[in-house]
Amino acid sequence: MRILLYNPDNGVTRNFMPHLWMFLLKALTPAGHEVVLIDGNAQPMDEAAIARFVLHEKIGLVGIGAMTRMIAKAYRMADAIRAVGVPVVMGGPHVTEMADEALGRSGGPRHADAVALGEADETWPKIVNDAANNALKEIYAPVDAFGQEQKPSLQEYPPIPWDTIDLDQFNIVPKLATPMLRKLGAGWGTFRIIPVESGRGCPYGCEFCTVTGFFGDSIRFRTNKSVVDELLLLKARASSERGQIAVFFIDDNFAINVKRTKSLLRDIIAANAQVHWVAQISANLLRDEELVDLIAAAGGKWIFIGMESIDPANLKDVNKGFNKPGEYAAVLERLAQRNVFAITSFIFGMDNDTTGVADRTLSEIQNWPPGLPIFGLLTPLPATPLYKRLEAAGRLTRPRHWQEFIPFAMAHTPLKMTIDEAHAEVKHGWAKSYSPEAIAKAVGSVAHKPLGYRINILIARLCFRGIYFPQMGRFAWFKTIAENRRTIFGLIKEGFAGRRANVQNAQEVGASSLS
Ligand code: B12
Ligand code: SF4
Repeated sequence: MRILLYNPDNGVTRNFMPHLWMFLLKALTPAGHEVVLIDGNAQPMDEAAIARFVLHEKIGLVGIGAMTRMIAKAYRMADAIRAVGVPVVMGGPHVTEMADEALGRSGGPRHADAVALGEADETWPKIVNDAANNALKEIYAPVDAFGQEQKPSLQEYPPIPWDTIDLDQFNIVPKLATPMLRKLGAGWGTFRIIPVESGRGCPYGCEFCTVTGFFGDSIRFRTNKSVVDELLLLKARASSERGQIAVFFIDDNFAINVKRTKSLLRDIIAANAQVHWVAQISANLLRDEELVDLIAAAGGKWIFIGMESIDPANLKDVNKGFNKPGEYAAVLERLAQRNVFAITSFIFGMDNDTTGVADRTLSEIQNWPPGLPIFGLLTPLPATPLYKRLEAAGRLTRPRHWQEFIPFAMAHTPLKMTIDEAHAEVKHGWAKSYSPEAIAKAVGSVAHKPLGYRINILIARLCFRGIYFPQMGRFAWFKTIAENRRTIFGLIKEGFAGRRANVQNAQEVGASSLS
């Protein structure tokens, strides 16, 4: 049977990182079936196109995974596929919580023939076999012989064949520039960001987050060896195609067990498996100097920190009181000293937020080493404690907000400001942080750092800007580059001057050794 695994596009940003679930399920597919992957963020498709595709490619089963924000598109695509007679199974965090919605049991239309609840590592092979035998059930749940929920241990993690998988759709380098960039240094013919997980689960239970409910509070890890082998495979692929690979460790809290993280990082260093990587780590765990040393030595370049708010009352409200705003600056300084940057994520529209929250946050950020601030709105995702609290209080203004997804729009009224005011705060945060002046200032504030470090900041800022300000298409990019030309050309000029100086030095050294 030919199986298509499809991830719908989010309709807002071009997401350059593939979704891990597709590769994992492909690796877990029983022998004898062929799996095709399409990520809508890399290969946009509409309903007619996907229906044509499944018929033309003789697909016998389609698996669709989606976050809440993409679920409306996922349902539309599923409807089009089912209309041409191909069965659809859906999985992922949204349908796990809203299975009745996907199966048409809550009053709306049916979108899926079957739903995989929770982690599907063990149910996926059963789903494929049932589909091949025309015997799909409606619901697949990961349970043991006694009907108790059972989470995969991750100790037997399937090797993902990154060395042979077709990753063409995930190359960030434009095709035209590939031949030239392949020759640059160790090669830049391809640049891919690859998701890797080293463990699952988070016990912290922040009110707005689905992770503790979905993956559970029991944390499970892969073996160090299986993670190191995966990094070595990726590294080998990058060098064989004269390209670059960066890894996103998608664990929700990569250092949740500090002892184990340190041991993994030591093994990465010992095996010379370092690649540049990003990971998510909560601020409280970055107090440990030795951990930060190991992060830098093992290839860590960016750490995503869910700071959420600079107001301790807000943090307490959402059960994230373990974040201490008073130590944010020290944490970021500790990282910056080792040339590791931070992606600092903030949520506006919390219950203690009042107008001016963006400016108050920005004035704090100003005192920190430059990183990548991102701003979002408090969003009640289905089945989270936040959703339940707001629903019980009658505060949801769009209780089924995912059915008509609007980016950066609230679905409930905050207590101390209006919805429009919260939207304006987010807009102000992005506009102030990603204006050409702010980008120039961020790059200038690390003038004492090596050129590569500053180029890294510049490129990351230009890309992150696109999360809020649509930057899809050549014209939008051209405009962004034109607006930031001073900063861009300043760094290019410096790069050429440095190269000239190096050549001149080499000639002088050559001449003096001859004389
Ligand atoms: C990596 C990641 C991202 C990446 C993007 C995704 C990518 N390219 O990988 C980035 C950093 C960009 C991102 C951004 C956001 N993310 Co995010 N992200 C994650 C994260 C940390 C890991 C995802 C992952 O790969 N997990 C590991 C895999 C193995 O698990 P999985 O995807 O759930 O798949 C398993 C099962 O669900 C199931 N399954 C999944 N799909 C399918 C499909 C089929 C057919 C079947 C059978 C089974 C199946 O099988 C898999 C194996 O067991 C998760 C949290 C988490 N730990 O999952 C949040 C998470 C998915 N993100 C979340 C959110 C809210 C966001 C944002 C909206 C945040 C924001 N406010 O801006 C943005 C929006 C992104 C966008 N532009 O669309 C939520 C989604 C909750 C929800 N109900 O939708 C999560 C769960 C975290 C949370 N806080 O609750 N994210
Ligand atoms: S620490 Fe992060 S992953 Fe864990 S519950 Fe809080 S927001 Fe979710």
